[in-house]
Amino acid sequence: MSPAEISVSEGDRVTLRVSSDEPMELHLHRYDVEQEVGPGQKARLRFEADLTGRFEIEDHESESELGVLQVRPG
Ligand SMILES: [Cu+2]
Repeated sequence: MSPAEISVSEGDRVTLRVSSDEPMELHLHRYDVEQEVGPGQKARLRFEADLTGRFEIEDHESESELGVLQVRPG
């Protein structure tokens, strides 16, 4: 994933725009946001950053960790 680490502040309304050349099933841990992304498609993950800490972003299709979301206390 590029960038591999995304940093936001607590309370932010976050929209991640994701594109992929392979089918993926994105999962943002703890926030329990899931989104399928098809090859050549663009997907949006929207959530409010109400939990602080570091959270894994995983692809359940390949079971691999893609990156990290960091939410700093606001
Ligand atoms: Cu997961």
